[in-house]
Amino acid sequence: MRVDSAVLRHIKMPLVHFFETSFGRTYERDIILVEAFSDGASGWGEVTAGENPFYNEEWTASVWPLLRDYAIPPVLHRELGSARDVTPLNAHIRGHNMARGGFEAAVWDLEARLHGVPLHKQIGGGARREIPCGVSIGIQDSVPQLIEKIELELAAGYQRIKIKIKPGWDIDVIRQVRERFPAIKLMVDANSSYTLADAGRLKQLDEFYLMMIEQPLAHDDIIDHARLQARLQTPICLDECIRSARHAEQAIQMRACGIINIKLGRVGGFAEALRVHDVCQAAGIPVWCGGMLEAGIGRAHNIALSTLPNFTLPGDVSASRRYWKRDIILPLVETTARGTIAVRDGPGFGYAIDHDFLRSITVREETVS
Ligand code: OSB
Ligand code: MG
Repeated sequence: MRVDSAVLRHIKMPLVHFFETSFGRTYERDIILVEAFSDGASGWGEVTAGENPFYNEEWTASVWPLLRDYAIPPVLHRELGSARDVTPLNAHIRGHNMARGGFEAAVWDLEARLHGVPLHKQIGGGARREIPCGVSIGIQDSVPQLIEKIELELAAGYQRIKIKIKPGWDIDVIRQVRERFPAIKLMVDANSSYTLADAGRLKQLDEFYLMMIEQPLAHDDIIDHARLQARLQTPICLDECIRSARHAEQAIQMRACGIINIKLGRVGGFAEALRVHDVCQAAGIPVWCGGMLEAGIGRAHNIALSTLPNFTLPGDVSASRRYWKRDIILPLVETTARGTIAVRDGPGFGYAIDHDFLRSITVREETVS
């Protein structure tokens, strides 16, 4: 397979509701899409970088020059044995995993389409026909508002609830949620808003039998997480600080976590996500698929990833309508009453692009050839 060219698109999509994490509120997404071409066929990727460099170092504006000037050119017009060959051609670039991963995912989708097979099959997945779904609920203005949101998501069938926490929106909030919902699968995500000095406070969360506490400490730390984990009963789940299979291996060896959240973009694409998956599986560490408020293409890629065997816990991949009035794919991603998403078997990521809508929300487009 040869990639002849790629098209970058910048789209703007307002969220149905703002989403608040410990690092800020998002009202509208600015997303970069990558379409990779070979012999008239094309595959799609979605870059999961946010609008600001707050989750990691990347943001919408950093992605464009990185892809155009660095990540795509070394791959064009070369004979590739498979999409697995993309990552090594870009290994000299430091960081920018999300930009690289968006392009890499497009080449996997392209390869699947050239073979006429579903993307989940191309990556070696397909272990399950439905993926278990949870939701991530952002920081709210009040606890009653949060409780109302949880009620709605449970009524829709979602299997577990994740609540964003930060200092000042933590113990008291979780206590009230637990009192109201004593039996649900519940977890929290701090997005790096605590330090080891808060270990006593985080220890108080043990009382609420949470499934896990996601990324309580620094975005680039593994060592302090190991120190904290030794003091907590609740398993730590690492998100931000696992950017490669090597990080996963080291974190597991140090007992810094009991669970890992895999995000396709954060680790630089499918090839590395597969390696993280395999490292965790061999060590008996369960994984689940994280989300970055993706539009339909990224969402569909997450569904394919979630069909790998060690994705045994409900992920943050949920229905399109929780984010968008209209999505860029058809049909929309929907959940069953059991809180699952049925895996589709069309070629590639399995959904059609809504080209009319996509055109209407595209603010910039450039071909790299
Ligand atoms: O830490 O998982 C996170 C959204 C933006 C940045 C980071 C995170 C999140 C989410 C939302 O939790 C998951 C989703 O619903 O897509
Ligand atoms: Mg997280």
